[in-house]
Amino acid sequence: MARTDQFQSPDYYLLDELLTDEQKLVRTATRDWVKKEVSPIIEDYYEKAEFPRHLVKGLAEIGAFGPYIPQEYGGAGLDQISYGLMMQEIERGDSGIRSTASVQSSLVMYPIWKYGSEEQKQKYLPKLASGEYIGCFGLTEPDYGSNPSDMITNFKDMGDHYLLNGAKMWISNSPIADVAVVWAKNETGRIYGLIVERGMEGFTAPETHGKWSLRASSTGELVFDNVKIPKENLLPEKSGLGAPLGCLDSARYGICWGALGAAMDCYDSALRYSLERTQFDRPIAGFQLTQKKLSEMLTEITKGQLLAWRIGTLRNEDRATSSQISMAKRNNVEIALKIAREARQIHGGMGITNEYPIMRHMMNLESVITYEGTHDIHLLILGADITGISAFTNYEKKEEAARV
Ligand code: TGC
Ligand code: FAD
Repeated sequence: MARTDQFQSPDYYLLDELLTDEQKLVRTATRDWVKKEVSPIIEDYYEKAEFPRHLVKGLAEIGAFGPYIPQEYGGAGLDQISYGLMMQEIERGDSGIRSTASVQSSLVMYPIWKYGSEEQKQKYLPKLASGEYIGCFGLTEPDYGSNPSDMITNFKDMGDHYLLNGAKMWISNSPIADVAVVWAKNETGRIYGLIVERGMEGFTAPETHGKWSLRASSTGELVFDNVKIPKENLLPEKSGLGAPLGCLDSARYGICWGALGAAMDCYDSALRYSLERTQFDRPIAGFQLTQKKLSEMLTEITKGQLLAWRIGTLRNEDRATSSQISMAKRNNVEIALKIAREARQIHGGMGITNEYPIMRHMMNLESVITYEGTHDIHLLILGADITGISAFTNYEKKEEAARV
């Protein structure tokens, strides 16, 4: 059943005063688009476990594909806070739709823009910005998720082309993608990004079924069986694990805003419901325990907004560190999930139905807390930054390598 979207965003600390007119304009335009195009259809697509592909055109039109990519390559040329606000509004609609925008912008356009040749930028970026091409990003493998540095996908130099072998798993949009940015090792074990195009012989992208989370997003594998890759498809300007991790910084930053969108939607719905629903002759909003829940939700949203705004400001100045981004992604996804669970309680039995967005957000956030680095990996990234000691096993391997 199509739900009427009455969303009003909480702004308890008057943070709008920190935004420029352009940033507010971007947010309003994105919110209007989400209310008109996403909210009326999302529950149906979620139930069918289908990506609403017709939204791609609209996402491109509002500038959600490459918001911060320069206009000369088809991007919107916006600042980082505008990008964040866009992710917030889109995820307020649904995390899966935000995933499509994040992957296209930060995981496909970003590496081509930052690490690609001029020819690659001209060839791919405008088509990705306009939505003519859908992209995906292949880092995770069946046996290497949190630890991508041990990946086994590899390519060999065959003289006039490369030969790519291996498999990637859990890849957002892989079944519908025209291009994939794939991370693989060369003969010396150095990681490079390769642009793989749909239709290349030996390349398949089967869909993953049975997800109870991100159901309106298409997820799949990438399988490479002796795929011939033209040499001009290698991203020449950066190699090593730092290359894909640099893209993740951008996507993780977007998620710290996106998760806030989901949290705000749950809070907004819970507040409205608690004022309308009467038990024991009074609105349930009048009970102290409901007020505790709502007050704590708003407090966490406000703290999350401050984190997101500050990290956005630092990114605009090119001063944000990866660990600062980890803190914001980790915190904002965690609070969003907690808020979704509390909002579900406030809605009572109605909270489990698709008349309200709560369960959908809650199930989506179970993916968001795992992808782009799990909750615990971000904790350990922070731990390493604070102490100077990495808790990852790779640390011992590196120490040993340094001793040899
Ligand atoms: P480590 O030794 O720490 O680093 C290796 C090299 O990378 C550099 N580096 C970074 N560079 C840029 N940005 C970052 N965030 C960076 N973090 C590290 C580092 O300086 C080093 O460079 P160099 O030159 O010294 O070699 O590497 P490690 O192997 O110990 O692992 C570190 C760890 C565990 C933090 C990393 O592997 C990690 O983040 N793992 C999590 C994997 C992950 O996040 N996967 C995400 C897959 S994509 C996805 O989920 C998309 S979902 C999309 C959607 O639908 O929205
Ligand atoms: P594992 O790495 O096996 O982790 C399992 C558990 O062990 C976690 O709790 C983890 O925190 C814990 N753990 C692992 N190592 C440590 C450690 N050193 N210390 C303490 N605990 C540890 N990947 C892509 O490349 N591209 C995509 O587009 C993409 N989209 C995705 C979409 C969805 C819906 C999902 C669910 C995932 C997607 N991923 C994608 C993959 C995602 O990034 C991985 O799932 C994630 O990085 C975790 O890897 P894993 O699932 O293999 O878990």
